Formats: sequence, structure tokens, C-alpha cells
Amino acid sequence: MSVPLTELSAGAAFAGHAARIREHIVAMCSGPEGGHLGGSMSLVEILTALYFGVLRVDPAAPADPDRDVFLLSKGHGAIALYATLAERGFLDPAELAGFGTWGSRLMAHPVRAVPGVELPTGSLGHGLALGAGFALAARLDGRPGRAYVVMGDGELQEGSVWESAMGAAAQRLDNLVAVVDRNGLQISGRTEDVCALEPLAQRWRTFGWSVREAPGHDLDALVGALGSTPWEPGRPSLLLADTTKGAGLPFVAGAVHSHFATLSVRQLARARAALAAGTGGGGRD
Ligand SMILES: Cc1ncc(C[n+]2csc(CCOP(=O)(O)OP(=O)(O)O)c2C)c(N)n1
Ligand SMILES: [Mg+2]
Repeated sequence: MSVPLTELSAGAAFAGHAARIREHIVAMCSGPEGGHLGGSMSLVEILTALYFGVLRVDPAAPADPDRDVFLLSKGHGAIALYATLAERGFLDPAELAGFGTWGSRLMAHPVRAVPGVELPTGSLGHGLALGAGFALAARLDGRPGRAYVVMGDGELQEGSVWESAMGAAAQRLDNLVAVVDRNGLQISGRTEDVCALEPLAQRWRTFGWSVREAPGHDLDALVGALGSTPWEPGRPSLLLADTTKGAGLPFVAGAVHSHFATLSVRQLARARAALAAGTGGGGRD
């Protein structure tokens, strides 16, 4: 007898989606152009929780004026987004095989030609301002839609993030939700060595946001937090998701060199074996 979805935990209900998204990501990184492996793997549960447990979006009505809006501000995680959109029904999974090839609309950073992508992103530091605009527009139009923005932690070194944070709080945009993929790494090293962010939760609170922290690969925790906003009326919500860059792959998890990879046939086989065995939760360097 099948168990009604409502009786399953998010982890039990959505783990299969997360596993298939990881498989798609490693396959895309084995293509001719390679891919942003580490920061895509760290996003998997965040995107799975959002697309399967939180966002009010419908592949059959992508322009519904009452939909929630999602922006992947760290647009270099595009392959995780493409895999999630395919898993959620916005894209034919077969299209993923063309990632990075001539003529494909699936490029290294997302563009609006891809169903489900609201705006092009990838120049870091812009997504939060755009999300704030969507949230403000929904409120002015009397629409129920919320805006969700996912940023990288290194991305927070962009000054425009803090300008947007300040503006969103001033506008009391409690239909705006931001998630930080707090994997502790950026291109050139640990965020705390390059340009320290801590005390990060405190900084966001000081900017007027309601802040929570969650284990970023725990679907139950993510759906529980992201599905219950606003946490404080009148304040935008910021979730610090504690993640591991390259999560799922023991040979790169937590390593700065996981940022970009072009996987050889042998490496792809090794990655698939690790995913199948579930051995790569990984710690940090
Ligand atoms: C404005 C801007 N500057 C530089 C880059 C190049 N770049 C791409 S990814 C990246 C590192 C970002 O680190 P983080 O936000 O922590 O991402 P993650 O660790 O999740 O990959 C940089 C500097 C960019 N995309 N945009
Ligand atoms: Mg990072």
C-alpha cells in the first residue's frame, strides 16, 4: 500500500529527487565544457527542498502572476538548477545531455530561454536586488507570490548584496526569502581567509533580517525552515544553510579545487560509484 505524501517526511519523500539531481550534475560535468561541480553539489538539497517542498510554481503555468519567483543569484550553479528544473518537469531530462554544446540553451549561467528561469544570473551580487523587486511588485499588486533568492557565501563580499539587504528591510519585505549556500569556500580559498564574513548571522540581523541557520543537506530541516516564512512579520527572512562544497563526492567534498571540473570517463565512473554508495557527505578541508 502506498503511503500518502503528506505522511512522509520531506527527506523520505524527496531524497530520490536529490539523488537524481546529483547524477545529472556529474554527467554534465563530464561534457566538453566541464562544469561548476562543487557549488552545484552544495546546492542540491536547497534546490530540492525549494522546488518540491516550498515553491508555488507550476511547469504548466510558468507565467502565473501568483507564482513564487526563484532566482539563483549564484548563477554558476546553473547545472544544479537545470537538473532540478528537469526533475520538476520544466525541462525534458534528455536536454541535459546537451549542456555546454553548440546551440544548446543550457549554458554555464542560466538565461530566460530555459523554461523556469526568471532572469539571467551569474554576475554575482545582483540576485538579491532583483528578488527584492519581485517581492515589492507582488505586494504592490496585491499578489500572494514570494521571492526566493539563493546566494553563495563568497558572493556576500559584493557590496550590492548589503545595499539590497538594507533596502529590503526598510521596505519590510516579509515575502522575500534569501538562502546563503554557506559552504565556507569561494574560488580562491576559505571565505574566512579571503575576506571574513563572520559573525554572519549577526550581520544580517543587524541589517534588519530575520535569520535562521540549518544543516544545508537536511531536507526536513530545509523544508521546515523555508516553508514557514515569514519567521517574523515585517522582516525578510535569511537562511544560512551549512553545506559542503562538492557534497556527495568524497574526492572533492570540502575542497577548494572542487569549484570547477571537467570529469574524465574514469572520474565520472568514480563519481557515479560514490553517489551510488552514498559515501561522499564529506567534511571540509
Ligand atoms: C561579479 C562577479 N565576479 C566574479 C565572478 C566569478 N566567480 C564565479 S563563481 C565565484 C566564486 C563564488 O563563491 P561563492 O559565492 O562562495 O560560490 P560557491 O562556493 O557556492 O561556488 C566567482 C568569484 C562572478 N561570477 N561575478
Ligand atoms: Mg561558497
